[in-house]
Amino acid sequence: MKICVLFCVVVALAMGSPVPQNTRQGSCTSAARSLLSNLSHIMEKEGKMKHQDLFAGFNCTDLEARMIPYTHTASVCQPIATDNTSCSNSRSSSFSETECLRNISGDLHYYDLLLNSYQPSVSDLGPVMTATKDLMLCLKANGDAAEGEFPQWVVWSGSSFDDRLSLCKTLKGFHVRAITMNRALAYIASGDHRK
Ligand SMILES: *[C@@H]1O[C@H](CO)[C@@H](O)[C@H](O)[C@H]1NC(C)=O
Ligand SMILES: *[C@@H]1O[C@H](CO)[C@@H](O)[C@H](O)[C@H]1NC(C)=O
Ligand SMILES: *[C@@H]1O[C@H](CO)[C@@H](O)[C@H](O)[C@H]1NC(C)=O
Ligand SMILES: CC(=O)N[C@H]1CO[C@H](CO)[C@@H](O)[C@@H]1O
Repeated sequence: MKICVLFCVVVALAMGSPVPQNTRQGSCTSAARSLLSNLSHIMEKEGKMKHQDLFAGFNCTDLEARMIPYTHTASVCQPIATDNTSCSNSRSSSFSETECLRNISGDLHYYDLLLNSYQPSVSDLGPVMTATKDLMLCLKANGDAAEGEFPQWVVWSGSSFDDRLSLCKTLKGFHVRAITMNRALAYIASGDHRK
């Protein structure tokens, strides 16, 4: 019920503003697309053995993606199945736009901290870091900043080789998460969860 109250307030605010409802998340869907495209770009460097390459000396493609253990984006942002439309007047209550956007915001908070704390800082990461910040600010401007506790997520060990391995796995996880973010923001912008 608490979720519904929050949700209804968000909808009411969106409806009451002079801005058309669908453009509320409009700018964030394009920020999310930029983030994904910049992540995809950096992941193309996988396995290339160039001087000073991020992933030199190992095959990033073979490594497992590492996901943030503290957010619930994958489950919270799961769109409601649309193939079972009959007799479901409770459909909109099973997807919380607010919870989904806050979890996305929480993810961005983690990746922002993490990429900023990577030593040595690498110019290759610049566009991804900027795109991360842009999307975070866009969500925040819409009132969807993450709240609550942020447990520490430690991935750096201080050893250059291990940290590059970690960076590879973490960026792969970020890439997976960015795909989920794009789907969720497009779903929210479409307004399907309110029908
Ligand atoms: C890395 O691994 C993938 C899949 O195992 C393989 O297709 C690719 O050729 C490898 N790249 C390098 C540079 O070894
Ligand atoms: C649709 O809902 C019915 C009844 O709850 C269920 O048996 C069926 O498996 C659902 N179908 C899909 C495609 O989810
Ligand atoms: C993510 O979603 C969960 C489950 O709905 C919620 O408890 C949690 O507060 C959300 N996380 C953030 C950072 O808002
Ligand atoms: C911050 C940044 O560099 N963003 C870039 C991400 O990718 C898009 C398209 O690929 C570029 O237009 C952005 O400039």
